[in-house]
Amino acid sequence: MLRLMSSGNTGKILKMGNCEMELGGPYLGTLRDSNDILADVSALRERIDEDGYLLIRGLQRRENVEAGRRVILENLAENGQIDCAHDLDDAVMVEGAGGGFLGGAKRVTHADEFLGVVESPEIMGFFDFYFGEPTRTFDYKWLRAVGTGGSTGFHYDAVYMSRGSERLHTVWTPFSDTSYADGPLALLLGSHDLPSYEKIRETYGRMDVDRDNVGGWFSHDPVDMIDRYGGRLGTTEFQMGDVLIFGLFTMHGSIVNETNRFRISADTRYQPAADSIDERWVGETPKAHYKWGKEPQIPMKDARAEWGI
Ligand SMILES: O=C(O)CCC(=O)C(=O)O
Repeated sequence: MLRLMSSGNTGKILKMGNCEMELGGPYLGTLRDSNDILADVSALRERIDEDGYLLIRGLQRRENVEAGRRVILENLAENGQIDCAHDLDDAVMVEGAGGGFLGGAKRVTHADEFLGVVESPEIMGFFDFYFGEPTRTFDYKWLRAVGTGGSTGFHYDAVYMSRGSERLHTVWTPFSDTSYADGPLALLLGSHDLPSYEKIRETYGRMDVDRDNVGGWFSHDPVDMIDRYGGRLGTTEFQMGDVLIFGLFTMHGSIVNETNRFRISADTRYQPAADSIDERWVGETPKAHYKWGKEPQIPMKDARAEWGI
């Protein structure tokens, strides 16, 4: 069942891919937080089964996130990405800056300040409680500085990292206060459990980008997906300290960044330590995607035609 909260921003138009959607309209609503049930593990598990996500406000200590943010911004500045005419903390891009993906860039993603957030006692403790057993996180960390006009296409994380635990969870952690204009993450609610998504989960969702060499993003067109398969998008504005948690089969992408600042966020992974683990993402120097992206890929539209979805 889909649950969305109403919002004071109802009526605002947000862009995703080539689509424009009205917040509070038929395609897009806002996410609800689960802070009221944080101490109740059964309620948390029921909530994620039902909604496909947990939004927790202020789980991380804001000062820790700000310290991580500083390290990231300093790295972007050293690489000529930040417009020095502005305060570093404003994260204003130099014109034409690439920003992009800092995943695996160890100088940043293994800095104490960054790890102090994504491996903090708050997040590890949350998962120990939620799983009811000790937690392990991938050594590889995904970190993104998304520039003007940038956004992420819709995908299941399963296609990138499902060689280990089925209980793998993603945590999306903003390292910016992220307004709608900054391009926050958006979830396709219902994609984890609606029967109309079952064929997608069983075909695309069982794909492995390194084995199958297909492009990872299922769609840039959430309106088309919702028209065909149902569900509704949910997003929200974030403050540093908030986290958004979801599983391998919650389809997600992001709203377009319409500002001149970087939208900075990390997506990191957590699972029970006792479960098997996807070998690409662990160790001193994780192997990462060893094939995908290194040779021409099968276009998603061809793969979708083959799968009949
Ligand atoms: O932050 C983004 O734009 C994408 C993040 C993502 O794909 C993820 O959290 O798995």
